[in-house]
Amino acid sequence: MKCSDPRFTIPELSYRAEPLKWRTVVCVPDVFDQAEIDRILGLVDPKHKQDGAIGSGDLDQTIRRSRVAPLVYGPTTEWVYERLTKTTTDVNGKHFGYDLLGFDSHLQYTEVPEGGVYDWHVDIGPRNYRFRKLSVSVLLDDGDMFTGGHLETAPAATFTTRGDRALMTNPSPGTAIFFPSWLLHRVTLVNSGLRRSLVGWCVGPSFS
Ligand SMILES: O=C(O)CCC(=O)C(=O)O
Repeated sequence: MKCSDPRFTIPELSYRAEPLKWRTVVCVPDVFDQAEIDRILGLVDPKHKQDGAIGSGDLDQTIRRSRVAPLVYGPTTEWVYERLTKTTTDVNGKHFGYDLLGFDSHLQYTEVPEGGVYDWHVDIGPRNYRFRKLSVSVLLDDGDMFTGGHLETAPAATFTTRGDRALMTNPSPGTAIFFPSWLLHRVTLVNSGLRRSLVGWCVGPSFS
């Protein structure tokens, strides 16, 4: 008996018009255009920038050397949330099928300077991190602006399509890269320049 047998359909998921095309990494180009990226960068409050902590809350610059700032939700940033929510809903419906409620906190602006890195980690963890299910990273800079600084996922990400793999390796600014929050990933050493991104985590009931 095939798994697509309707008797095995989970009612909550039955709204799907098509079966899930499950992927580990999904890349969506042009979620924001250059003018919108400039607007986003203008919304980041330099006073809110602080060193990025690792999961334990500690600052360990051998693992993570970056600066982060919340893109606080409000009237000026609402459009960024709406755009990303729309894209996330679409990607989740087609490729992940997670039960999601929304973003777990403010979206996070991240900058990794020359010599900066964010070593292998997962986004899901203890305490409130346990509700994270789907992570998204939007690159805000052109690849010409920095060298190194590649977002990489564990080699197990074999479900990535060839097109998605190319986009993840060499994303154009405004490309959103989605992956499950349990997937190991890292940002490799930035050899020169500054790499900026906008990161978000979608939460929902714990995996069961
Ligand atoms: O900046 C990125 O593209 C990803 C950052 C990251 O891995 C994280 O914040 O968990």
